[in-house]
Amino acid sequence: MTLTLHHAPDFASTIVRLALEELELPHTIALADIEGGALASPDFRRVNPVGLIPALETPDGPIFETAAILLWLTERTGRLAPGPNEPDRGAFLSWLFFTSNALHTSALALFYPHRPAGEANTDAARAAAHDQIMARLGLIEAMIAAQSPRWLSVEHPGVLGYYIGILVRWLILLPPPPYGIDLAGFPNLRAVLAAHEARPAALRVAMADGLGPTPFTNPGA
Ligand SMILES: N[C@@H](CCC(=O)N[C@@H](CS)C(=O)NCC(=O)O)C(=O)O
Repeated sequence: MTLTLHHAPDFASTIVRLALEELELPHTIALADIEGGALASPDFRRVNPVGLIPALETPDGPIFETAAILLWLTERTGRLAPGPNEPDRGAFLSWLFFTSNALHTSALALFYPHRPAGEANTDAARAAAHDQIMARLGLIEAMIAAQSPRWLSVEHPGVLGYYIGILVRWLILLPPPPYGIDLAGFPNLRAVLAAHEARPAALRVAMADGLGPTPFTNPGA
């Protein structure tokens, strides 16, 4: 299977890179020159008409949107998530879509509050996004504590651990005070992310992308 990931280090494409590495799927990295306008080029728009990374070129054609790519990879390999006929598939899908639609979206609103709210309203938009993120991380924490799902666990690597890990990394590193998050309030999630970042595959990507030794739980290290 020939796969090409359109990527820039420490962008959302790193989530897909982590999954590809964990799955040991051979792939080519096509570095996107974002500053140089590469995502607006007609060639790239044929891969992802939305003009964002990640995008993955596959033998079946290009795929975009982080969650769609992750789901396709888990289905093709039968790894890193419950399969279509397994009993915990529904719960996994629910939290994957929640991560994509709700957590990822509110993180982007925190980093770029002018996009949903306009330049005049960035303070209010940032505060609202932060409240949403805290509530949404709280739901994930409570779900792990109550259900101990194997698809977001210390024992088994999974695409959701890598997806949430990169979002948490950015939520610790990027927002201006007082809007950064502290994982101390989310101990079950912290343990899951610590297990994911310690995996050999994650360490390889951390090295390649310059993410440091503990990219999810202590990204500033
Ligand atoms: N919903 C999209 C979001 C992807 C996204 O926001 N990509 C950012 C990088 S983290 C991007 O391509 N930014 C480049 C730009 O805005 O020019 C997904 O999950 O794939």
